[in-house]
Amino acid sequence: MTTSFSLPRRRFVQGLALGGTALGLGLTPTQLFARQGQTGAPELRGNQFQLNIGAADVNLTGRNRPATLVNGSLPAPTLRWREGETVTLRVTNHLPETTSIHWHGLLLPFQMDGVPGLSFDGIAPGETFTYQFPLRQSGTYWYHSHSGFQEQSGLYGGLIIDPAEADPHTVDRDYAVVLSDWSDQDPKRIYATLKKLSHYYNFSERTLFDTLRDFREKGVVRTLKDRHMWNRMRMSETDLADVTGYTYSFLVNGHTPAANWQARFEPGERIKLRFINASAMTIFDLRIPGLDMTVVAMDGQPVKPVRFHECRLGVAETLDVIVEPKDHRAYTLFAQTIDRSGYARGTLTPDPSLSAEVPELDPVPLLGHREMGMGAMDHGAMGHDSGAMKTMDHSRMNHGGMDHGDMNHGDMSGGMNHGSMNHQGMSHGTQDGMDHSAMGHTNHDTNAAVPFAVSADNPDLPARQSATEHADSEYGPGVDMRAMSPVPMLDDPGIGLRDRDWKVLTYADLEYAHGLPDSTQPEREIVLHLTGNMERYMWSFNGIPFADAEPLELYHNERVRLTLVNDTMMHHPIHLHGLWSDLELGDGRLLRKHTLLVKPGEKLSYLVRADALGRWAYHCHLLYHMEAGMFREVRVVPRHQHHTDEESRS
Ligand SMILES: [Cu+2]
Repeated sequence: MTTSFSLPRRRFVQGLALGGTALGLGLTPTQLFARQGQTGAPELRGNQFQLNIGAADVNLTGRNRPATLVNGSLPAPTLRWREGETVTLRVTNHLPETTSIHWHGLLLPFQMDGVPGLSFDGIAPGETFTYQFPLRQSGTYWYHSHSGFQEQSGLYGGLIIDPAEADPHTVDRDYAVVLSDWSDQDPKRIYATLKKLSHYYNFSERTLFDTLRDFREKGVVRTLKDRHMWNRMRMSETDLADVTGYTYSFLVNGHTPAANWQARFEPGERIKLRFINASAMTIFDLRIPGLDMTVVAMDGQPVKPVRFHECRLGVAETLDVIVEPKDHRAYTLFAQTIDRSGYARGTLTPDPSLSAEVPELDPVPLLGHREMGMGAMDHGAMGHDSGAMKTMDHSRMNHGGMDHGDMNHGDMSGGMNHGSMNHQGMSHGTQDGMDHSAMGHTNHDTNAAVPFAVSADNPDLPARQSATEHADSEYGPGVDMRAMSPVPMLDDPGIGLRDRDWKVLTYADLEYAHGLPDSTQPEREIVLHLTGNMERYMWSFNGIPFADAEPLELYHNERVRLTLVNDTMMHHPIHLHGLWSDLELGDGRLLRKHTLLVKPGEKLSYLVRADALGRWAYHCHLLYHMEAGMFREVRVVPRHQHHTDEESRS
């Protein structure tokens, strides 16, 4: 299907844009849009498009609920482009509120990036904004609203850019598989509920039955101590997702599990599946029972092929896999949520009358010490054995042992069996004798150390001795925990996937397909801690929410290392607009991405070439975390402009 501008449509749109003629007839923008939306994403090919954003009802759960749609469909149409062409998209807003479209993962002039307040003013009701940019890349990406909660209510779609040259992986069939989360609740209400009662949607909190089982398995004393610890931290050990299957239905291309989206194949064919996690809040664990998958790209960028069986896909990540089913049978595309509160499901089948078994949801995984940022510590091995103690990196304990907000160390040593650790002995004085040089660079040991950004540049970027040191700003009301011992976890399949007897894909398995995407060494390092207060539902970088933060300045064309330390017990998919994030895998290897899923207690680093001037968004891609403050502006400025600013400030 190809879109083209038909003349009447053009006039109609102009009429709206040039003074709201239609509004003069007493019609609201909403009324000009179809009342009933369609589910399922049509594909639109070409380089010129008219996209109409409007509100309409969809029926996913048995009742009509309002949704935000593009051209009347949920998801929005899958757009198919070709590398090297210039695309023009006229986007008309039929909503009663401002809207926007952000092209996720694309390299483009920042004015075309679609973030209201940074790229442009947004698209006002009744107005048309024209996006136009050349396509400098190929692969699987997606697009979504960057205004309010419109993404949650349906404004997202797949984006496929075919390579200018022949694709090295020829296939017989090619499907976009857009995963998402849908709620019949108004997203504004979901957010308000989280602000009031952050555990509202978490129904996995442990029951009396679990307690009795733990008494049996762990013993009464240890159970009560563990429980006491979690209570003191005002957290739940099953807190893997803020918003869950209690309110969400999980969709494959706009289809609920019952509606069962189907893709056809003939046995012996090679099929490309382009998984796109277009959820607002949901991290999925993907597998196709009975079928091996071979990954060929992640986040649109080619990787060296790796065969695997299951993969965790963070919000906003994309994964291209090739499957080769040989048998005349159906296969289930199974994507259970990280908290096991539900699943998205589709079917790959040679015959529409066939379907395959849908696996049971796994048991709810429990957060452990690793998720608490104590990854390097093996509590069992600690005991009183001084040999084991020496293997721990005491230098990371520079804030007096575990620091979880209002917990005192007495409670920690009791609750976490740290009785054998002498916290007094770990005073700052003792640390001075320790080797600080070993800190902070463990996951990029083959790269030269670079200076940390200093606070002179930006009060938001504190000088640190190490990546794991906490800044003063991380001790405010917006932060209720800090990881003591964050570690690299690139080869860790992650919570709930560690005991699989099949291959779980990790970042450590992946590598950019064509050597190094950029071999330049970084000039400096910026450390950002991912921080939050779960109870108050406040999220931030370095304890500073967006509202209070200075932009993060990068100099044009500099290569910079960004190191992230996740001080929270949640996963955060961190996305930098407009610039590649080259994840450092160790041994100098890089994985080129646009969104990085950072595990609880994890420390990772990536290299960014600031080769696009302008104002870019940098944020957690969990929609409600972004709204709650885990967002920064990244400003790429010419070097001289930066110095001028400095002078005028002093
Ligand atoms: Cu987040």
